[in-house]
Amino acid sequence: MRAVVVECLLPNMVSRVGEVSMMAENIGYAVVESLVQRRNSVHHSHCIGAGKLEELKRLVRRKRIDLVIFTNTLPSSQVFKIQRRIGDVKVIDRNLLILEVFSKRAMTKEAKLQIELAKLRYTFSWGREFIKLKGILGEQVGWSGPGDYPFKEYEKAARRRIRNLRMDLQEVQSKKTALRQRRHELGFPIVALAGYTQSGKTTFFNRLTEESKDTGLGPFTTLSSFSRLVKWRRTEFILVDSIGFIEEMHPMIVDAFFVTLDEITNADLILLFVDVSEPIDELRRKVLSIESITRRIEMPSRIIVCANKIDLVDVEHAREAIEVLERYMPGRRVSPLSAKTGEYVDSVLDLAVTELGLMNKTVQQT
Ligand SMILES: Nc1nc2c(ncn2[C@@H]2O[C@H](COP(=O)(O)OP(=O)(O)OP(=O)(O)O)[C@@H](O)[C@H]2O)c(=O)[nH]1
Ligand SMILES: [Mg+2]
Repeated sequence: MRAVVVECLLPNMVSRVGEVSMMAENIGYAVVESLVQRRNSVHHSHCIGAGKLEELKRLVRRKRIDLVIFTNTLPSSQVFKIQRRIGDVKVIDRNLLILEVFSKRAMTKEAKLQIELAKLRYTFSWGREFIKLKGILGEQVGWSGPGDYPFKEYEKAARRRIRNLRMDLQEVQSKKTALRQRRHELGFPIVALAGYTQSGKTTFFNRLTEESKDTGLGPFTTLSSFSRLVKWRRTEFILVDSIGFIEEMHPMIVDAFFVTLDEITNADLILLFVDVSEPIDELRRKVLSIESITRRIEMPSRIIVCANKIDLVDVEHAREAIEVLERYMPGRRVSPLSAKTGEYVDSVLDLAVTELGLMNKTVQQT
């Protein structure tokens, strides 16, 4: 499948062309070109301006493109208007691409159900647009135009499917909750790994648990959470690896993964992974947006910031990165390490055990 990545780049907006292309390539699309238009605001009908849309149309023909991926979030009306203008080619946005990545990666029943639910909710309003457009165009024999009847049917079926999916999910999740409660009853504290996708969480998890879970397959390598008992010095705790964050994650996608993220909200301690080998500007931006995610999913207050991939940077870059982390995450312990080489992993674990010990004392006192 040949794809083109399109972006309407607004002032102060960070380009997502690189990230989106990488995600698309990772799931098997060949990104043959990208098209960026700088504008002060998105075009109300087709995101990019009319001239650029013509250019896209020619490009789609010339390069035999099968899929157009917008890095911007597209309302359903825009998707159909774009499609109408450029011809018979699939048009998706970054959110749907993320869901496609999820689909390709999902291994567990829970992840599969969550993704289907998110897709259905995300494209719910598209059904109405589709029927409206086809009605106006008069192409769809059998539909009675944009009238209410066909949409009601569609809506009923979609709602039913959403309800059933939610029920199936609840069943899977209640089993997980029971398991989690049991762990708590056994008295093991829970340490969860959190942070951006590809920051090194699973590499760290594998090192401590001697597992060989997938790493480094591109954004969202890990989708379902896994937990293992870890013993360090005289402390035993449950280590949980789960889904990573990405910048500007659509709330519906966050909601879909809320239960996976629940593993994080229920933890006693978070090891928050940050890839310090990234350029300082990018690091600063990511650290700032972690704050908003932290607020949304209510992370526990005990967090150790793990400045990972320290093996990739020189002393000067490491110093600058740690300074950024300390400045933008005030009051949190920042600990450098390399999950890959094992450097300073011991110090991170010692720090974690100390935090857990402090927590026990607080519990005993209250
Ligand atoms: N050089 C170096 N590479 C690392 C380090 N930690 C992880 N990596 C690499 O970074 C990539 C991503 O690592 P993962 O462990 O898959 O990251 P993750 O946070 O689990 O990613 P998701 O599952 O997508 O959320 C892999 O190619 C790892 O080999 C490190 O300390 N140093
Ligand atoms: Mg992972």
